[in-house]
Amino acid sequence: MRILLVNPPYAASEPPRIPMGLLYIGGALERAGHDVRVLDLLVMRPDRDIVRRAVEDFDPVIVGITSVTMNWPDASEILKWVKDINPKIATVAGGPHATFTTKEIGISEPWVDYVVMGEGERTVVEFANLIEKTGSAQNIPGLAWRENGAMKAGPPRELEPNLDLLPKPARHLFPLPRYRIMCVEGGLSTGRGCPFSCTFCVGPKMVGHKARLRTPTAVVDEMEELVSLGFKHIAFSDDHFGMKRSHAMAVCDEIIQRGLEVELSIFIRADAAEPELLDRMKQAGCSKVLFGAESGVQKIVDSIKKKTDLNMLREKVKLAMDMGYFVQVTFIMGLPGETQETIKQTIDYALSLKTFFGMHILAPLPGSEIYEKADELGLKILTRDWRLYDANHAVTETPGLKADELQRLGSWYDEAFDRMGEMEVAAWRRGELAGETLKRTEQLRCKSFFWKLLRSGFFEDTDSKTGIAGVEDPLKVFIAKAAGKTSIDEWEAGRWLRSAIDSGDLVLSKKGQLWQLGFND
Ligand code: B12
Ligand code: SF4
Repeated sequence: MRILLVNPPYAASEPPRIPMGLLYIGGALERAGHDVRVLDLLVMRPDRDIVRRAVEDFDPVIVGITSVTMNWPDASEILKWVKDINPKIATVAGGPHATFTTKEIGISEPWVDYVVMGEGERTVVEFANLIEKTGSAQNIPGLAWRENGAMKAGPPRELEPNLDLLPKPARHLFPLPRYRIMCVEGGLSTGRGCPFSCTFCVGPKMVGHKARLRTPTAVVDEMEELVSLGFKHIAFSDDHFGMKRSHAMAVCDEIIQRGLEVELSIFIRADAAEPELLDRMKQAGCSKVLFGAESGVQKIVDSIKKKTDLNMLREKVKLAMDMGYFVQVTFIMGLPGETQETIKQTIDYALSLKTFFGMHILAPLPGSEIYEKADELGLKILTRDWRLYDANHAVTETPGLKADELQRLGSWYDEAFDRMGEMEVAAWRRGELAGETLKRTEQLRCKSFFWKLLRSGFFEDTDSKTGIAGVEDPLKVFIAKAAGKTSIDEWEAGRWLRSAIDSGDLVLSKKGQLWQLGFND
């Protein structure tokens, strides 16, 4: 049966990775014998015509979509378009947002027929098979279906105990050159689960508290596959890498033993980042570690149940830096109990770490304890406009910190961050950067250029349908057009476009009289 999976757009400045959820869902459906296509609206200009064409060409029986909270409105709108195009298509949503807002979706979004709640590989296959057989689906664990104007939920789906039995992530369904040119990391999970219960996070509610770990050989086989697909930079997408120390060490050992040359980034809890593990990760190719501190005020860290000691975190940051890691620490402003004073203390703490840090604004995610117990925690949720839940907008306030002040502090941080970035870019243009800083700056510039270009629809506008004719130097024309679309000068636009052509992901070709710049897919 024909099933179209849609990756919706989202409005973040940071370029995206291919979503692991859709990769696994695609793999599960293909393994069950279905004919699956992916419409990846994340890496193109998402418009109704593209959706219409994809639906009319493929004529799917089911259209499924993934999302997080901030892009749920886009995801929902796309399903509405699908229903307008062909009301017979069964629409299904999955992912953490739909999982925890099923009831609301039932009431206000009648174009969504089904929701797959939580881990979806088994549920989606049973769902698709039943749709194929009977035309509708009910009473499946993990599935919510529309009945009398509301969503009715089946019993919860048991988590897959053995992750090695899951299908392979179906990367071949995605437009890989579009991700490769952005130099984004290939994502990969070594396991699922997290024993903690941080109040702002829904991770363990999706994947459970118990460690479910893939065998290291399977993990490294997948890494080899990612490398062969052109992703030499890999990021582990685990909820809690290092949850079981012996497993994390074994994964590193397997990479080292195979001599696999990769650059790894790993998000890790400070308590798991023991010297031996950091050392082994380094040997395995890990160059970047990220820690979530969340706040620089111990009382707040304790109140969100993060169970991290800020002094220990400081030691781990220093240790990792001394070992040569690029270290990044993330914070959330606006947590329960936040005041101007606690934010000042957090910024002081962050600066004292003497490394890179990111400051986000709290988005109280549906399903999280912070969302469900907001009143009890003294947190006022001001809007449920999910588009604003992007960690850049103040959507809450505390008795000690009004939303406009939180927004002002967030914007102040963003401006300072942009200013630092501009200084680094100026130094780069003057040829003053070297080593890791040079490499990082170039990667960031290249990522940001292609991320803007892809979203502007540049490649849809200049592909085989249009092309350009009657010019002596077509590349020069494309460079000028790309520079115009991205507000990046022609020197730089030319540099990134040429390097993508050199790597083979972009192709400048001539059809008849028309020069085209398109992807090699
Ligand atoms: C790794 C990770 C990242 C990585 C990679 C994300 C990616 N695109 O792969 C990075 C660092 C880039 C990242 C970024 C962000 N993340 Co993140 N991330 C995670 C983490 C730890 C694991 C995600 C993962 O790979 N899971 C494994 C896959 C297989 O699971 P899954 O995505 O849930 O998919 C399964 C089901 O949901 C379902 N399903 C999903 N989609 C669909 C679609 C259909 C049709 C069906 C049937 C089923 C289905 O089946 C899938 C297979 O079991 C989760 C925590 C967690 N456990 O959920 C947070 C999490 C998903 N992230 C979160 C957030 C908020 C973000 C950001 C918005 C942060 C920000 N402000 O920038 C961005 C958004 C990026 C994006 N568009 O996804 C939240 C989302 C909660 C929410 N309601 O929005 C989570 C849950 C953490 C939290 N704070 O609670 N993230
Ligand atoms: S934030 Fe990290 S440690 Fe806390 S519950 Fe989520 S995945 Fe676990």
